[in-house]
Amino acid sequence: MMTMTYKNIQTEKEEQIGIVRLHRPTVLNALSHELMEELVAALQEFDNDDKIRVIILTGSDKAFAAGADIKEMSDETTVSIMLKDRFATWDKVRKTKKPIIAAVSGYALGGGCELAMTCDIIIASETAKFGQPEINIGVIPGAGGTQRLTRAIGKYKAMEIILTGRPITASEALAAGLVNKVVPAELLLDEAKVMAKEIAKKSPVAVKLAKEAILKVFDTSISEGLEFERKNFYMLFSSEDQKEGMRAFLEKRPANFTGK
Ligand code: DAK
Repeated sequence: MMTMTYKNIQTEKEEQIGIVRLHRPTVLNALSHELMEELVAALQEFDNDDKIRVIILTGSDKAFAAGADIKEMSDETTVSIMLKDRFATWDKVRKTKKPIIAAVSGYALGGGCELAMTCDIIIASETAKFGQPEINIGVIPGAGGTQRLTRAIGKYKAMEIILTGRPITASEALAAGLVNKVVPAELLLDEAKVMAKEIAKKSPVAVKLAKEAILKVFDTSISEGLEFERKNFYMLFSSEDQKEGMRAFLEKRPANFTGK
């Protein structure tokens, strides 16, 4: 498979893990449109690579991402921003089928926080700062912040974070249920890889359908969601991985999942 080279991100593969690192160091990884297009291309490349089972998205020690690129946005008008429809690119991030673990160190602000929340699991370093400071520059979150943050941590905490613009620390984020775990900065990527390797051992078909069913929660009623989950559950009984997984359990041996 051809590996693309990018200007604003770096990618690498480690066994079954695809790693994307945001890399615009001079502007704290501000998410320009070009960066977002590259990110989407890299995610799609890993999504289409059968050898990759889990994706890790990370930044630098100082910043996961300090938001969308304010310089790029400052002169937009309602009409120009609507016609460019930049959200189409952002929407593609959430269409990624494989699980994405965000490994967040430093600033995850505005679009950076929204990007982390679009991922499926968030591991934070002790230095991470999550926030939606858009209110400080006269706007509101536009890439899902009002919806995802509220669903993740509830109305009252989301109101405080979005209306004051004050970022929260990693430990506050953990207590609020925004992140899965907090680890020392130097262990961040290793911890993300441990979690990724654990997921990579499972049946990729089951992982894919489980992710799909969990995400369904956000746009459906409980009864429709249960129906959706059930169909995915039924579907897994036509996979070789289901036969292998259950047989391996009964034979008291580790399962060898092939993704078929
Ligand atoms: N955009 C552009 N440049 C940024 C930036 C950003 N979001 N954040 C930082 N930088 C640049 C700074 O301008 C500075 O550049 P130079 O002056 O050196 O040229 C460099 O990065 C280093 O930043 P600082 O000097 O400010 O560093 P400090 O350590 O003093 O402060 C900080 C770090 C993170 C507290 C501060 O940089 C800061 O407050 N940054 C802005 C944070 C922010 O307001 N973020 C929310 C942005 S609004 C959309 C999708 C998404 C969104 C909107 C639309 N569509 C698809 C249409 C999302 C919107 C947002 O995220």
